[in-house]
Amino acid sequence: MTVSTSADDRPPLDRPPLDLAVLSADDALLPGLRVEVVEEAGSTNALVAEWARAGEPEGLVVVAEHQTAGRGRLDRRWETPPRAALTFSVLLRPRVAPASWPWLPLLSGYAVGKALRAVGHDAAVKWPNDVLLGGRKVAGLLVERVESPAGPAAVVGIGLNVSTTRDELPVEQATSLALESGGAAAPDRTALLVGLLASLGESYVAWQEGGADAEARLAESYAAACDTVGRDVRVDLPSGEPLHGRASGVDANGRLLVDHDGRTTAVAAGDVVHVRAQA
Ligand code: BT5
Repeated sequence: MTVSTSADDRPPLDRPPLDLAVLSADDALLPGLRVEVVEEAGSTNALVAEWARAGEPEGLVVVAEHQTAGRGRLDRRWETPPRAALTFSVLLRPRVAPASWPWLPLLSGYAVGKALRAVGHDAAVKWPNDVLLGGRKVAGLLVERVESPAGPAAVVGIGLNVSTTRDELPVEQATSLALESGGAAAPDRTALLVGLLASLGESYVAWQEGGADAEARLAESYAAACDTVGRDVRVDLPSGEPLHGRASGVDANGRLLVDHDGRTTAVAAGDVVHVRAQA
């Protein structure tokens, strides 16, 4: 699966490649996961979806050193320079009821936030699929359901900006770990990836095995880590309608609760804009 890039595409020398020996050698480090690193891919979500359709079991992780056509939600783009970010997708085959699947992006975002906090970053989640540092987006998640002869699968795609410079970021509201570290050297991507996968695995197992109790606990932990809850928000609903209100919590199905006009609406999908609370 390895494709090499041309000499002109080479990233700066201070962006070392992922350490394949660490990622492939130690099963105790990443139990149940099989990590494949590719030099270049259009979209790791698309690659893993292909493997899922071909019957690949749960646990495949594909990481691209350079993702050239990264996907966001609603056909948006996810843009990252070579070796400046972590861009990877994990193949899962959840056994929980389909009604619980909307928890996957939330639990994945929660797991990313937790892994970043464990290495000293003050990360928060933004409902439904962003991870923020200092109010700016450092990571985005795209979870896609894939039908396959072996049953439905979920592809969890994660993009995390690591050493990306301000000039390389596609939008003003984005940031990277390096930019938020006040000039400290960018963290080692291999160690970060191992931490992210371990955190994701832990949240996933707890969710799969814990039933409704685990979802109630997740809703509580998610709301506590969520920068959206307690804020005035504008939610751009899939219908195109905006909903203005105050985010007051996350319900047992992972929906964002928005108080407005004397009532509460549970929002299952939408883009949230954090509006500055009025003084
Ligand atoms: C997301 O979509 O945030 C989901 C991003 C998922 C990317 C991963 S990388 C591995 C895997 N393979 C894929 O093909 N995708 C996944 P959304 O909420 O729609 O946000 C997309 C928007 O974020 C864009 O329209 C830009 O405004 C902004 N954006 C693009 N690249 C960014 C970056 N590197 N950092 C921060 N924001 C970015």
